[in-house]
Amino acid sequence: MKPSISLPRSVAVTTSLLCFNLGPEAGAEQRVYEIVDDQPAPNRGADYSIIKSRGYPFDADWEGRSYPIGNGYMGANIFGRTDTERIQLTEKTLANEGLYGIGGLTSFAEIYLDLNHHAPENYRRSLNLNEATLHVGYDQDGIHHTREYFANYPANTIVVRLSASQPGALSFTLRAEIPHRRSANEINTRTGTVVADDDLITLSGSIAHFSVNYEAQIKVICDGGRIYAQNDNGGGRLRIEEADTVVLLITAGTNYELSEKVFLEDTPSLKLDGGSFPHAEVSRVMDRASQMGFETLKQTHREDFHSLFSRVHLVLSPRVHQGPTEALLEDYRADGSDPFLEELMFHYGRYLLISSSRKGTLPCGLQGVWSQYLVTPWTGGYWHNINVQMNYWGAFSANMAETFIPYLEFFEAYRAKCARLATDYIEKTNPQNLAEDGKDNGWTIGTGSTAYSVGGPGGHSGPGTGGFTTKLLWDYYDFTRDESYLRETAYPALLGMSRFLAKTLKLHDGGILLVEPSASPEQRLAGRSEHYVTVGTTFDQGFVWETYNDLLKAARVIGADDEFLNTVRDQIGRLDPIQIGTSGQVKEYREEEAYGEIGDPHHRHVSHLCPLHPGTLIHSRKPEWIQGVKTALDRRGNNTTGWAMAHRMNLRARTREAEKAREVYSKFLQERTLPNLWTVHPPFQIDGNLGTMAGVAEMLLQSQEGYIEPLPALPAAWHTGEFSGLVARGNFEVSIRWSDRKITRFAVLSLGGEPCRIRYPGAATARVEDSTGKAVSFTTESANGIRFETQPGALYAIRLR
Ligand code: FUC
Repeated sequence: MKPSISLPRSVAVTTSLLCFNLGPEAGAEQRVYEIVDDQPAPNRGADYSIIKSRGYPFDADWEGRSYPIGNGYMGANIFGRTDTERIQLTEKTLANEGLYGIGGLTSFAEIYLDLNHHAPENYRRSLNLNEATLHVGYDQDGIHHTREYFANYPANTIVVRLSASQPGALSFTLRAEIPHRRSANEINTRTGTVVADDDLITLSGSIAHFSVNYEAQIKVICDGGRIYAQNDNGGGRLRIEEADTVVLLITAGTNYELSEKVFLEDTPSLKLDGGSFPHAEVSRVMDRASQMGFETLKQTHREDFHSLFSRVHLVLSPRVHQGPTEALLEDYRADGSDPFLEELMFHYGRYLLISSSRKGTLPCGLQGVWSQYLVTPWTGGYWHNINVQMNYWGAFSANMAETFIPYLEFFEAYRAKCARLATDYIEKTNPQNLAEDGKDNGWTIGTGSTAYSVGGPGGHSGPGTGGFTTKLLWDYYDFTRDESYLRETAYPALLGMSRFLAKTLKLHDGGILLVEPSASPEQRLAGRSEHYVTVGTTFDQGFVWETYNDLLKAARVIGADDEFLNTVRDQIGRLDPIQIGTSGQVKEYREEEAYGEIGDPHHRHVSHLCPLHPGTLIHSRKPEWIQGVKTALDRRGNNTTGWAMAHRMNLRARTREAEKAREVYSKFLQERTLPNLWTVHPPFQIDGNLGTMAGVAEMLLQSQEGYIEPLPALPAAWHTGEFSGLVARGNFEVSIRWSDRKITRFAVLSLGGEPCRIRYPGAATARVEDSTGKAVSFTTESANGIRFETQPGALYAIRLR
C-alpha cells in the first residue's frame, strides 16, 4: 500500500506535506488495522427471556462476536461461520411500533449459507478497517475457502464473494428468513414472504404500525456451476452446485421517505404511503449493481471509503498487535500499559461512524445501523439528552464532517414538527411568553426521537436538550467554516432555538433569568421514582448560554441584524449559569450547597459539566470553574455506564487532566468492550465507541478557545506518537509528531485561509515557515501564543525551539 496522506480537499499540497515529512514516514506503510479471530462467531441464537433496556430478544453472540459492516443505509453482522454462515441484515428505515409507540428499528432479514464445512483448519476471520472489508479464510478437505464482504455506499449494495482453491468446489444452499414475523392480532405485526426465482431471492412484506412496506433482494452470480431455485415450506432458497466463485449482492429498502410529513402526521399508519412499494427501487439498485460487477463494486467501495478513512493517520503505540483481538483485549485487561488497543479503538470509531452515517441515509442511531432485535433497546433511535450528540462529537475533529450531513437532513425534516412542539411546550409551561401571533415560538427538541417521531422536552430532561443539539449545528460550521451553510441552516436554527429558549426563562431576584421548569437529565431525588424538576439547572442555563453565544457569533459572521438579537444580548449576561458549591464543585442545581445533596451523587449523566464539554462557557481563563469541574468529576466517580465514561473522558481532556482522561478510557476498554470491540452501556450502544473516539482526538488537539492547542492532554503512556489530519476549528488540518512528550514536527494546513492562532509552551520563540521554507511573520499574543495570516490551501510548519 502507498503511504497515504490523503488531503482530498487540496491535492496540490500533498507533495509539500511529504517534504515536511508529516503523516506516515515517507515510504513507510500505513498501518493496517484489523479485528481478528481464529474462530467463527458462535451462533447460539437469541433469547426472548433476556430483556435489555426494554429491548429483546438478546443475542450475546451477535452483540459481542459478530463483525459489523455498513454503508449508512444498511448494516450487516457477519458471523464468519463454516457450517451455516449467518448474515444478519439491518436497514435503518424498517421500524415497528417499538418502545413507547414512537417507532423502533427492527431486524430486516437473516441470510444463511448452508456450507456444511464442519472441520475447518487454519481458520481466520478479519475485519480490515482501512478497506472496510471482512475476510474469512479456512481449509476444508484440502481446499482453501475464502470469503470477502463489504457494504458499498455509492451502489447501496452489500457484496459477498466466495471462492475456493479448486474449480467447482463451491456447493451450498442460500436461504433467507424474515425475522420476528407477527400476525395481525399481535403488536409489531409483520408479514412477508420469501420467494426464490432463477438466481434471486426476494423477501418482501409489511409492518403494519407505520404502514411500512419492505423488500430485500439477494442475487447470486456464479462463475461456473449451476443454480437451482426451490420454493417449499413457505420459504425460497437457492441451491448452488459446483461453482468456481460465487458473488452475492444484497439490496434492501422500504417505502419510508424522510419528509416533514413523517413527523407532522400524528396517525402512525398515515405517516407513509401504504400503497407505495420499494420493489421498483430495490430492483433498480440491484440491476445497477449487477451491471457493475464485483470488481467495479469493490473498486468504488474502496475509493469511497478511503476518501473519508484515509484522511486521518494516528499512531500511539510502537507496535501493531498481531493475532486475535480477544487476546489483545485480555492482555489489556491484565496490563493496560500498551496503548495499541487505545489506538485501534480510535480507528474503529472512525470506521463505525463512516459505516453508519452517510449523506442520504438516516443519522447514526443508538446502535448505529445494526440491530438484530425485534424491539431494539431504547428504540435504536436518536436520544437528544446526550447520546446522538455524542455520536457526532468526533465527526468534525476526526475529519469526517460529511458524516454529520444525515443529521442535518433529519433536522430539515423534523423542524416543522419541532416548531409546533415549541408552541405546545410554551403554552403549557409559560403561556405568558407565547409569541404574539401565537406561532413563532422557535423550535425545540426533547430527548426521544426516531425516524418516525420527534418529541419535545420535559419530564426527565429540561429544554437544554435543544441547545445541546444546536451545538452540533454550530460546530459543523465552526470546523468547516462553510458560510453558506451558516447563513442557510445554522443561523436560522440557532435563531429559532434562541427564540424558544428565551420563552422558557422567568425573571428572578436580581434580574436573573432562569429556565422554569428545568431538569438535569434523568436525575431523581433519593428514594423517589419521579424525576426531579426544578428551576434553572446548570444543564438548562448552560445550554441557553451556549445557544445565545453561538447565535451572536453566527450573526457577526453573516452580518445579521434581527431585532431579536438585542433580546439575546440583553439576556445572555443575566443567566448566571455557573455556580460553585461549598465542596468547590460546579453545582448541578442552584439550590444545592455541598456536592451530592440533590440527586444521585454517582449518576451517569454529568449534564452540569456540559458547559465545559461540549460547551465553551467554562474555559481555561476561568480556573476556578475548571477546578469546580474537576471536583465534581472526582466526586461523581468513574463507576458508570459506557457512554457516561466517554463523556468523562472528554471532560478530563478539557480540564487537561491527561492521566485521568486516559484512566477512564482504560477503564472503559477494560470493562465495557466486547471481543468484536463494540462497547456496551450495556447493552451495545454505539455512543461509547464514538464518544471515546472523539475523546482521543480531544486529548491530542483542542481548538474551542479560539486557538489551536496541540497535545493538550497527553498522558505518559502516549509519550511518543504522531497524527495527521485531525481538524481544528477554523478549518485547519493539523499534523504533529512527538517524542518523549515533546513536539518534534508540527504543521498546519489552512484549508480556509483564516488567521491561525496557536497556543503551546514556547510558541513565541517558534519559527513559522511556508512550504518553501520561507519564514512567515507572526504576532506574539503571549509567551505561549502566536497568530499568523494564512493562504487557503497553504501548509505551514511551526518549528518549536
Ligand atoms: C439516555 C441515558 C440512558 C440511555 C438512553 C438511550 O436516556 O440516560 O442511559 O443511554 O439515553
